[in-house]
Amino acid sequence: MRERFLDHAALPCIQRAALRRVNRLMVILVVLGLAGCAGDRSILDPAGQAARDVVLIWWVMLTFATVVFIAVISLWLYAFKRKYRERTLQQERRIARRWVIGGGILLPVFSVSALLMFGVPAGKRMLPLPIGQPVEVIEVIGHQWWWEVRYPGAQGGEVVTSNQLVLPAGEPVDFHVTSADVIHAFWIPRLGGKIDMLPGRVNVIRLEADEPGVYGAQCAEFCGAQHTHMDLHVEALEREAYEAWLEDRQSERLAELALAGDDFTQARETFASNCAVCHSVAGLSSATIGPDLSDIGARPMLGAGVLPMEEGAIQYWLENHQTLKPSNKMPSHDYMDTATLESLGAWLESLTP
Ligand code: HEC
Ligand SMILES: [Cu+2]
Repeated sequence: MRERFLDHAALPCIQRAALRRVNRLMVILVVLGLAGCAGDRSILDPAGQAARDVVLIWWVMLTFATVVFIAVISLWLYAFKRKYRERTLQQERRIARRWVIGGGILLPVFSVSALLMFGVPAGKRMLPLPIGQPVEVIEVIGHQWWWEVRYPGAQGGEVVTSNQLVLPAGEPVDFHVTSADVIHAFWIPRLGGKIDMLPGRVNVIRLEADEPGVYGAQCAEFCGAQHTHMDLHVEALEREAYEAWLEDRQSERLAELALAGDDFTQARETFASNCAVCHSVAGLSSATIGPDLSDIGARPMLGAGVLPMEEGAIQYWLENHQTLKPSNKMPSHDYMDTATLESLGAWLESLTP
């Protein structure tokens, strides 16, 4: 007779206390884990077909893995409990062969095939295959640490914005993603994905939002010091509202807006000599080292998520951006006086198409 390996009653007190601590830790981890199941970035709350497919695969895999886990643990416990039996070498070999063929070949072939049956159609849906209707194209370019978003197909000419992504709801959209510097990743968890943004290469992913609404997104590949502060505000609009949104951002309209108001003449000059090397504002400059600012006043946030947009927020950003988002790629402007920064902020906030 073999001795039993584990005997709870025989564990010294101190080990039982340690076990209790581990149990408590597990409960905390499970609660924390479940806290991630809701919210605007939860893959478990899909808002588009691609995301629903991914979640289905996830549930299938979790269920299957749980069954396998329970089966393996049960066999393991059974192996401890079972009485020792004498076997001939031949019998031993036969049993070993059964395990290799059943558990090592048949089971994996079955499970991988089952997974592929779910996985292949789901992956295919996210490919930019022809579907007999024109598909909206939106280009997204990752920068350290902000997002450039372009609409090359907009009627009346390309539209550019940053740190916000507006898409039409209820239709497929092809996202052409790339990077201007290091590797980033494009991921809107509730819509599906994700896909790498690689410098020198354009990757394409097709996603669809069922309903108009706001969806969270965040760079999903570590890209340097401020990776955590690289949020993307995603909003799906009805087709008509989407087209109106694009039309408001036609470059002539934006230029008109930027050049309006005599009060802002000084601010525009300051911008031209201090900021235009990096930023574009339609009608004034066309640099892409920093985010396009032509519609900045109408955007929901600043610094890719570090500040909500409200009155005075741009001045606050200009004064404090290196503390709010340390080592971001915009040089500090603390050599400029408060009045100048205030007028720059007021002018930029007036850029609301
Ligand atoms: C050397 C290039 C450079 C110069 C010069 C520069 N910026 Fe920036 N700016 C950037 C970069 C890069 C970012 C993005 C920082 C980030 O979020 O990581 C940025 C961000 C911003 C933002 C926030 C944009 C957003 O979408 O959240 C504003 C507003 C802004 N700059 C205004 C200005 C103004 C006004 C000036 C001139 C006084 C200026 N910048 C000068 C590079 C520059
Ligand atoms: Cu990143």
